[in-house]
Amino acid sequence: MEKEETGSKKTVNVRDLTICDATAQMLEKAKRDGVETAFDRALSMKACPIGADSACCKHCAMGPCRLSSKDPYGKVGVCGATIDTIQARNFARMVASGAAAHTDHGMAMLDLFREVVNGNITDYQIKDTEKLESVAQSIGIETEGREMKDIALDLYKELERTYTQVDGEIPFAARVPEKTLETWRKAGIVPRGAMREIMELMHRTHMGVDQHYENITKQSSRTALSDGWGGSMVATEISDILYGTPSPVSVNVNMGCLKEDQVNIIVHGHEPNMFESILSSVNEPTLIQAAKDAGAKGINLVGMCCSGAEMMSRHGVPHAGNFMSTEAILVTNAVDAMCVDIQCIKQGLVKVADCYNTPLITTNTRAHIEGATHIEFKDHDPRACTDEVVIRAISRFKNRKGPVEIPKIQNIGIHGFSHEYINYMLGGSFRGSYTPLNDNIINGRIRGAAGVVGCTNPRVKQDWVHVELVKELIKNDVLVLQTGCSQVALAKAGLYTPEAACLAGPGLSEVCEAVGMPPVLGMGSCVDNSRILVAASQMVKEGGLGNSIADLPLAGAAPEWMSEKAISIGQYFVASGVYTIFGVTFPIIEGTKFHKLLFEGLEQQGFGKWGFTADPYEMAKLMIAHIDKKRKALGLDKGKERVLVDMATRREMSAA
Ligand code: NFS
Ligand code: SF4
Repeated sequence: MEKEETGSKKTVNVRDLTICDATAQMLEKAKRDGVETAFDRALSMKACPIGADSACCKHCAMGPCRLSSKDPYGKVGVCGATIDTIQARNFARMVASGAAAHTDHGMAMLDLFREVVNGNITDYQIKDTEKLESVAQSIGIETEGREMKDIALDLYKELERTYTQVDGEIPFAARVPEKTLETWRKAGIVPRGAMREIMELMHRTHMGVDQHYENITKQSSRTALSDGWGGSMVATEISDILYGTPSPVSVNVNMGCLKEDQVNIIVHGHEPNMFESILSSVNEPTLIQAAKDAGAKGINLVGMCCSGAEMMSRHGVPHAGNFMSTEAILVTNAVDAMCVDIQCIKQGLVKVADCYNTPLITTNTRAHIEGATHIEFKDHDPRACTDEVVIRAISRFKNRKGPVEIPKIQNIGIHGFSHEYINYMLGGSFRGSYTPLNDNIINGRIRGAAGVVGCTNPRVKQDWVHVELVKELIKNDVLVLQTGCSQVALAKAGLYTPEAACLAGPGLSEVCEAVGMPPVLGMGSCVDNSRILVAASQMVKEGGLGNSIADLPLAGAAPEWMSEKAISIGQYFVASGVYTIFGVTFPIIEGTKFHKLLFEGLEQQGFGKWGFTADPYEMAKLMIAHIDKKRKALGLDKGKERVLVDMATRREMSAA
């Protein structure tokens, strides 16, 4: 997206930067307080046009080499690398980094699980034994009449292969619909262990190794799949087993969750363990008493970004805002500690926190920040860290200086739709299944489904693209599944209430009213995009909507993406068969062979494909057109017959 140079900072209207009223209010205050945020820096830092097009390479010291976006085939790098090689390699490295982030997070969860099962960690237990059994069964582990511990040990051993296995398919490949898996096998991209795939991708993108953009992209797909069906899926499943599978819960979202008369602690990051432990710390009677002794009415714990999204889905912990609100919320002067772990933590937080005397506390051994306070979180003694965080927050509360200004905005909504719950909700506890969802898609009440996920980005008006896109989709009877910062954007816009069904088209609103659900279903954090993959597989297995994920009337979007993790997610959705559209910008030059491969070629090979537009209405149009194309291929374009389709007809339809 091109952003016009807006001239001097004084002329910028905060309303052009965000549609989030609370964030806007805080940006106004930041201006008055002389505090700088990423919104300011995005205006003064012009994005490098060559980098934006991914037309530069710095993979060796003969370069860096810069090719021209205007004449991409006019020049090659010093080594002779073409524009397609350079773009494919840069893209691959984004996939590798994003996949590494998710899989390392998943591996940390698995480490924790092993130690819990072996009895070496006692602060956490297996909370959801039903989920333990169902995950074990899904990958062929015998559960009948066996001890929980034995099942858990077997599950650990199996899932470890997701990372370490040098050869053969990862365990969750067993969950992939047969025809999708066949497409992967034919292309040679069924992932081995993630460590191997990421290592190979880094090797192949080294100077002078893989220099065919198609071959590089194959390994990008394989690596991304080792994230979606591997590391991310392990992160989700293990977190559910240890901390409980989400089911719908009413939650308050937005900065109004902060309480002027309480000790406010924000947790922002991605791994749930630290958040789980701080949740028990804030409920510790001695610490509550200490807060009261300091003059506070209590301790108020709120989440932000993805760990926040996970905790609101799982436990109904209030959520204060998404990625582009993390600096702004400190401007309230009401935050008594911000506690972070890994990923999406802006280094700029240090300076803002400093201005308001708020302790910014890093906790993870892999993520220190210069100028922040580090209190190491250890899984074997988690409370040592989280109790200390609470103590520091209480002391900051006692010494609060200057006025506090909390935007008085809260949006209540229903979150926590795991794929298990969707199953239960639509099918009822007695015949829990995806049949009703498939039936409603087949009879046309629901036109199709869309995953709208991902970040916010200061290069576009915060939340605006998410909100406009989702409104367009539901208006056209598309059921929207959400995760991460996008889910929070729509929650702030008030779409997470059953009443929001009135914004949906007639078919979708009828289903929502019958079931009592909102027209958008929030599934949790970014690693929980794996829940969307599982839901998609179940829809295929249910029958009537084709034989592979690529046959489903389904599309995806990350309208305001910014991170490399988003690219990995996009690539695993595309490789799984989903048309996936990104907004903001796309690191590619239109008209190159690599562009043609991502935006057309992959679909011809039986996968999904990439799309790009910064405009939410155009994005909705492209997604709906794709959904309609898939409906037509399934023979579902013949008007809205409101008959229940029986199994035989359904099989006939999918055979067509
Ligand atoms: Ni996802 Fe979460 Fe948010 Fe984007 Fe960052 S918090 S993992 S990457 S910005 S959705
Ligand atoms: Fe330039 Fe080739 Fe080196 Fe890249 S690998 S910096 S294109 S010489």
